[in-house]
Amino acid sequence: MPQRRADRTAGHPGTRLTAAAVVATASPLVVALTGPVQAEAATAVPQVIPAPASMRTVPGKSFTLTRATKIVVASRSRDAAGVATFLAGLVRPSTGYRLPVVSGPAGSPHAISLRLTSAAGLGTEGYRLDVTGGGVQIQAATAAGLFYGVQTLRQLLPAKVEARSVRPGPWTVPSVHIADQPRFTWRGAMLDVSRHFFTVDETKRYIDEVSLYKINVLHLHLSDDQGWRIAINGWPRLATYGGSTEVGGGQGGYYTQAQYKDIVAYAKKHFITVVPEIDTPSHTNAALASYADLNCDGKAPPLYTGTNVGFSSLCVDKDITYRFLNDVIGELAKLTPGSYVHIGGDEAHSTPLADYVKFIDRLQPIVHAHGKNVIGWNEIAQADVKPGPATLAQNWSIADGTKPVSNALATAAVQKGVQLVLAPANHAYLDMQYDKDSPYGLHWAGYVSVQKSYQWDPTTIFTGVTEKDVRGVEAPIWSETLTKIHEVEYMAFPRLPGIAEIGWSRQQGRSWDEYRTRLAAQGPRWTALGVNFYHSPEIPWDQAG
Ligand code: NGO
Repeated sequence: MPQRRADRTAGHPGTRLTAAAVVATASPLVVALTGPVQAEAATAVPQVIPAPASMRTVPGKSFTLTRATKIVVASRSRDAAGVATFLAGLVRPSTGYRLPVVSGPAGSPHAISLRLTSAAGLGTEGYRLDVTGGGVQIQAATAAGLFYGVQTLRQLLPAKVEARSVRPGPWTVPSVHIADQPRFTWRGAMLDVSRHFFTVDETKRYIDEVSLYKINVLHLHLSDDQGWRIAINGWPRLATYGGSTEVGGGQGGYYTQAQYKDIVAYAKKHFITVVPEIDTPSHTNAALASYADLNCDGKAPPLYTGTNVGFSSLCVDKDITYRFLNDVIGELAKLTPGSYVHIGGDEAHSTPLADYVKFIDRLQPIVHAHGKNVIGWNEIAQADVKPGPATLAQNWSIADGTKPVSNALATAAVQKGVQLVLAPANHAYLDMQYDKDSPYGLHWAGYVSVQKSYQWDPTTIFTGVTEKDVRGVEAPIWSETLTKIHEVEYMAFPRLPGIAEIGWSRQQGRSWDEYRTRLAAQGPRWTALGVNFYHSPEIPWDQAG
């Protein structure tokens, strides 16, 4: 692994914070150490993804986690104790240590202390992480911030910490001072469980994997032409019949409401909000096949197991369409603590535009009546969406990562004050093949190499779109060609961490050459975790130490 200068203060090499900037953002502890740290010699910089906003290493110093280490939280701090218990569970299989979670003062010796404090000054998701010879301190204003601090600590520990069986130590963490907070509040991963169904355990596994990179939204694509994947009490055939197959004719499947709740709760433990999508008015063949009355001609089409898009449409002029949507969204809203429901809206090629606008006009208030905000694919910007940043348009257009291009749908959204979640297909779609030899995936948006997935900036891909118009980014995985979670992993890793970094870290000073070395260090972690990642030749895996 290449050696780097110890006084490099930022996660993005090339972004060297001045001493003044460090002082401006640092805690008293960090300020106190600024002088000596800068005077010290070279050391390897920890390889953290997403890159922290500010990180300084203290050469020659480290903390070693042992059987005697305690995890310390303030008394009566249930939120901090929850994250502490998560950390204890994380390190237990590989270290073999049962680290106790105890209450005590911050900075207790030989301890990892997790502290909730509004003094951290790093927003609702930021954290401060200080590792000295005497222990580890993580401070944040919220449990989410502590959780992200724990994810960073995890990446500072040796990769073998991820192993699920006992490994020999030592469990040494280099001494660092990190002050970190995200650039965007929406850092999403989307899983298409409709084209092929993924079980609760597979979906939980994906949650585990993406949470390592501080992803905070799991967008579940729950319905499409090929399958309806959530039980709706008022309309049982949606799941039992509409969910009975998938692309290629396999048996499909669906989540019961209890299983969906279980996924939502599991995600919440990882500080991930589930955003359920019911795709409308097109991508609805599974629903149309389940209930003949939903069709304009009253005739149910057969179930569909191919991969065409844009051929189905709900019947815009029938009242039953809106009773159906009201029931579905009502049940889903009750099961979903997050504030968004995704209404799809993409590729409505068989719904005339005037009907499409009429349809979105009637659907939107239904979502609002159930207490949720609307997110839809960027086509919804053609309709009269509610102006203002509570409404989100998810842009999936092909972008030119090297220069801003104009995009009518992005412009239409921004003019209404609607914020964008950016998922440009030729950069962020993880179902695109890496190259012509990829065993899975599509390539309608081109091949998406690891470099291409990393090299784009949400605020410079479209003209007229600035930082304030962007809620965040998302990495969708569509599953036309993906049947099992290990195939999903192959497409997500190593590309997903790059999208996560675009969502979390500042743009300034970002460099592919630096990033690819940092990414290589994740390889041994994935190996230890059993993640089936693609050993892309773009990444210098053999340099990972
Ligand atoms: C498109 C389409 C999906 C496909 C996907 C495949 C959107 C928003 N609609 O993205 O139905 O599955 O491409 O890459």
